[in-house]
Amino acid sequence: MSDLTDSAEWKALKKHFKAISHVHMRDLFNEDSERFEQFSVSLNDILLDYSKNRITNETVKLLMDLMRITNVEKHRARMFAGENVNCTESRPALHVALRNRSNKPVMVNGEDVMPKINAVLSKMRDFSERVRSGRLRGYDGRRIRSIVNIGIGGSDLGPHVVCDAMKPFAQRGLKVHFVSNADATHLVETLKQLEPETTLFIISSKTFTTQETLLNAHSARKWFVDLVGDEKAVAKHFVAVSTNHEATSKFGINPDNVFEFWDWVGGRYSLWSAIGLPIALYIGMDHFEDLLLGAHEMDQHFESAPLEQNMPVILAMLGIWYNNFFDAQSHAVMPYSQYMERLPAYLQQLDMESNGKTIDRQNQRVNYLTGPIIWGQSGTNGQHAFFQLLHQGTKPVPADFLIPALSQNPLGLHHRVLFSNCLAQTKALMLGKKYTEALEEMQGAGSSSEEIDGAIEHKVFEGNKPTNTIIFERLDPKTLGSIMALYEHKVFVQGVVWNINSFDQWGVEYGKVLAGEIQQDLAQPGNVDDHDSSTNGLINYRKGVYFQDVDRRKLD
Ligand code: G6Q
Repeated sequence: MSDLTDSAEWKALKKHFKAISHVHMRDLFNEDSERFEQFSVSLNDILLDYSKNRITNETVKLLMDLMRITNVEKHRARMFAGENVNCTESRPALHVALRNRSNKPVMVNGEDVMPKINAVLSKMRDFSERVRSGRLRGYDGRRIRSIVNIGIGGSDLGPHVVCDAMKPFAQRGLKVHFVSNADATHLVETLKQLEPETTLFIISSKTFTTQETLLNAHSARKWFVDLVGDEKAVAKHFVAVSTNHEATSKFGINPDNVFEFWDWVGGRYSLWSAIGLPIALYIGMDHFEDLLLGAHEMDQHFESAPLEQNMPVILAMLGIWYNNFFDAQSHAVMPYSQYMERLPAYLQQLDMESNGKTIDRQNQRVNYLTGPIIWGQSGTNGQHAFFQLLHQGTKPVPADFLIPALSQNPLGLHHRVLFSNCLAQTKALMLGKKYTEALEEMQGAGSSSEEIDGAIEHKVFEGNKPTNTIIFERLDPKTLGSIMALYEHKVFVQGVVWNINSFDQWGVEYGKVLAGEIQQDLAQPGNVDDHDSSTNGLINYRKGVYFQDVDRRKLD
């Protein structure tokens, strides 16, 4: 038994779970007309309604007791103070400093990092304004019309979700593209849409050693030089964002065109740093700073609101309730906003890379479930696909629904339809449909008794499926910043409770070295036999196809 599962607080929750597991939310709503007021909390225009959860006041109290014994408040203070919360890499995790709009000093190893952060923000402002106004042009004097971000993982997902979501704030005539996959198709299909003279490439890599990114960067550079015929033009069309200056200059990027950040910024927490350069270029630096402000306001709320009214803490606690007591394996995220379509992909990395861990901070194997599988899709599309399993499947899937009250594209009845679908789903998931209701419905529709006998059980919905609804006025940079920071802190709190390090990613690092050997094996004809038989078989299949004739080799 670990300290966590052995604690009186954990045992009390286990006992409480038994008592509550047969209670239906429908009854909880019937018994308490103020349930919504009681179980909702807001910050600025963001309202979190968590009343459709399988909780009572007692549940919340017991979960908060658990939070307290894991010293969430102390860990939170350590993170904000720049202490080495990333214990396996002995580093702080200071994404909160990147958006510290109060400018209060933040110390790392005795040095206030705010002047450095502000200097990079000024450089981003200067650069993005020059590009957007047309003062900074391509090598032949034409305006930059396309930005291509080449990066992967944390150097892609954050800026990508924000640029997609912030399309209404983009400058007309400026497009942004994201190339991440080692599959050349990603780069090739992107380049087909572009002219080198009007394209600016941002090579985004914290380490500047990531194979996929360097491969894409070199291929993009070759495409550019082949078309333009002048190596010197590269300086006007390639910039880098990295912590590794040696590697960026080796690649041939002028040091003036390198936007720096620091090793105390984790990849998946880096969109607030210079990794956000594509955002600043696309929507302008004022809007990028609004995004930072929104995140900062969520940071302040997280730092100061009492645990019971603290949005990230509440989301974290509910996640733990389902993950560890209902054994829910996954958590779904459904943005009812086309602009937020990529949010689930972004949250997959944030959550699963942070809390997909088995070893605790005392180097012991945990004996409880840690991070859930995150998945989801934008509404209403998901309704016509996988929602069936949410309604009538055998697996518990707690879910977050996100929706703006107003659309960026008011058109006829669209938003009203979207909005009612979102609420109809959370309502149905909570209420379900009783046997008597299904019967009444079938009788009303004139079904025969055979038809009723044959189908009625299938038309009953258990309900009692938990959801959170996050509603906000309109999707703008500030609100988006707050929502993204909300999830960052939720993940942090869960990591603290599970006693794991949410800021390392040894699985990712392992992946970075794994492919090297196989790549060597693929270079020469002739079968290999020094791997397991499955890997040998697959390598040899590819070799058989590839080395069959010269024409095929040209395809690589
Ligand atoms: C994020 C991870 C990982 C990382 C990528 C790209 O937290 O560390 O997703 O962002 O592997 O790394 P580079 O930015 O160093 O290329």
